[in-house]
Amino acid sequence: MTHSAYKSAYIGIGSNLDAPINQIQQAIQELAQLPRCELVSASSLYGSKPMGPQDQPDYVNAVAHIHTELEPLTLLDALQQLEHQHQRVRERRWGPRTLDLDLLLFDQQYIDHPRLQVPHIGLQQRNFVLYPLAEISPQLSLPNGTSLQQLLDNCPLADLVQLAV
Ligand code: A4P
Ligand code: MG
Repeated sequence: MTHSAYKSAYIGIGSNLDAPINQIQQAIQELAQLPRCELVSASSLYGSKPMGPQDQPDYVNAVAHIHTELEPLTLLDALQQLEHQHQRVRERRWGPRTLDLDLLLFDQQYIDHPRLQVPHIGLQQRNFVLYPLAEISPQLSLPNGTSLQQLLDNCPLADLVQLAV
């Protein structure tokens, strides 16, 4: 990107099917190549127990930080297109998936649109989102002023493990 009309966005990445580690590493490369976007950083990969139905494989999760000139809904379109390229089939809510890309934060904006709520609704409770976020942006705050550190204080690490890949 050549000028500075960009916004900071954080993307939560999850997979629990078809070689999740590869799915996530590939997704990070694909995010880096999105038009009018630039990858700032990506967290380590984390292993996590499924939230929701337990009769599905464990997840691998990560978070990516990008700078983007795209509008939020255009970025969502791009993320959903990447999910589609990873052969994601939507079956049931919180069910297994090859790739899930959630727009966690967009600048310091609140977005309440039928297709897009930002900050992402589950952000505050999910260890597999908060710990990778803290790894790449420990000083982050939400638009309501709550610091990431405060959220971490209320969210145990529990089963989350940083993977050595
Ligand atoms: N949507 C609204 N806001 C957003 C946003 N900020 N980012 C809409 C992305 N999408 C957003 O999502 C449903 C709709 O949400 C989209 O069409 C979009 O317009 P989906 O990905 O099709 O459905 P889903 O993912 O099955 O449902 P949901 O409620 O989004 O689930 P989550 O929150 O994504 O959770 N356990 C572990 N350990 N790790 C995981 O990553 N993920 C899930 C899915 C369940 N359990 C997990 C994990
Ligand atoms: Mg989702």
